Amino acid sequence: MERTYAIESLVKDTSLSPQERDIAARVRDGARITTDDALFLYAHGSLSYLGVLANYIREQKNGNNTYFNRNFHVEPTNVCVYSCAFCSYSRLIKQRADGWELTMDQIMDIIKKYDDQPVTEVHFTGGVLPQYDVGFYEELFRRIKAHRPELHIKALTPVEYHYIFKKAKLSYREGLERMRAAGVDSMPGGGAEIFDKDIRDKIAGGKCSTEQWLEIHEIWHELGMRSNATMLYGHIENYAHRVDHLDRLRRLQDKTGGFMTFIPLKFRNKNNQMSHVPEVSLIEDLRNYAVSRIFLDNFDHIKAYWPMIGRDVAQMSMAFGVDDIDGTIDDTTKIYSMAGAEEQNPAMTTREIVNLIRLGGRRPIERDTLYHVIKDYTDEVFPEDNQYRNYEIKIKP
Ligand code: V47
Ligand code: SF4
Repeated sequence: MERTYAIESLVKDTSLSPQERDIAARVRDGARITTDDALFLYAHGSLSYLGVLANYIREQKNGNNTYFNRNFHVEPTNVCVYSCAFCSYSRLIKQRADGWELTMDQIMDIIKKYDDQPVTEVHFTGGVLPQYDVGFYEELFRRIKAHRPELHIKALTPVEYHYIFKKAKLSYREGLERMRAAGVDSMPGGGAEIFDKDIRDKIAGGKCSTEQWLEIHEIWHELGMRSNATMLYGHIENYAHRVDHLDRLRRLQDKTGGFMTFIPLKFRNKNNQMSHVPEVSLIEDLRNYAVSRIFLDNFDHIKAYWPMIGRDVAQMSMAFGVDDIDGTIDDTTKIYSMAGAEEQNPAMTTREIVNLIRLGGRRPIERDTLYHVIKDYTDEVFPEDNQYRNYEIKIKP
């Protein structure tokens, strides 16, 4: 059945401004909005107006599906040579004794803990330290692939790659080729923070620059590989900085097509040098998802990273452009819980994540990292489901 969309009424609504009606018409027609439009949306778009536009695009691109995967995180260390002001997690080299630094065998023990579980991805996050160099990572990734060849390795950001390749006197291309040969399957979206130089220098000075972050992704894409992109928002940046960030991503995506998903990361203010900066509201989170969805017309997916914003907000975000809520993340990830994230020990069972999506009125689809469908859980019945409550949402096809 042909669906009718609320967007039609926005296009005709004379109580809206001409610019609002014009943007709605362009979104309906699948046309691109400009950076000025995005700035206008951030500054003036009401939550309900943005929601209609973002949801329209979401459903055009991904129907009623919301994707998740079964993954786990490994954090080799929380010690870091850098000291980003927003980071609640890293211990400076000076305070090394307070942190952890896993050996290769300890990392392999974590990998082996998941041997009998149906996870499809391991995601590496964490600090940057000299002993984790090119040789270390090459051997580690080779050992993981020898142990479990089908496990997708999503590993290291341009922050680590820039640091280790420079030390090894390798060009980005040489280094990335070696990482690909060792078993890295995709690159996560971290380290992007905010691309504007002044803001980046203030909150993440010293680590790879915006140009280096973009170049490393560009080369990775040229090697035929895929990656994600993030934006850390809600700190000292303004809307123009966010639009600049999104614009640079959209331009690179026009060139390479290598990004899979965009992940807005809300700044959390606990236990870091920026604790005096208040966090933005839930409304602002939802508006930000929506504007990102509307502006990034060449990104297939927008992800809400639920450990950071909590399960309820992740569920709501599915009405504001989000079609992916990351994974079950069965682990002891500390980076976010230390920053004041909603989830202290983020892990959801498959049943929990499926029900979260289903009660949000969407189709829960398990995917692999590259968005191949593994299983549609829409009609799955879990024997452990609460027998006293029987809320059922009729999922649209
Ligand atoms: O780059 C650190 C962020 C990022 C804080 O690609 C913080 O699928 C908010 O990129 N408040 C790393 N954010 C994590 C990351 C990621 C996460 C999930 C999925 C994927 C993916 C990528 O975490 C860092 C930084 O922007 N971060 N501290 C904080 N206080
Ligand atoms: Fe280190 Fe990353 Fe934290 Fe910056 S955000 S201090 S690079 S762990």
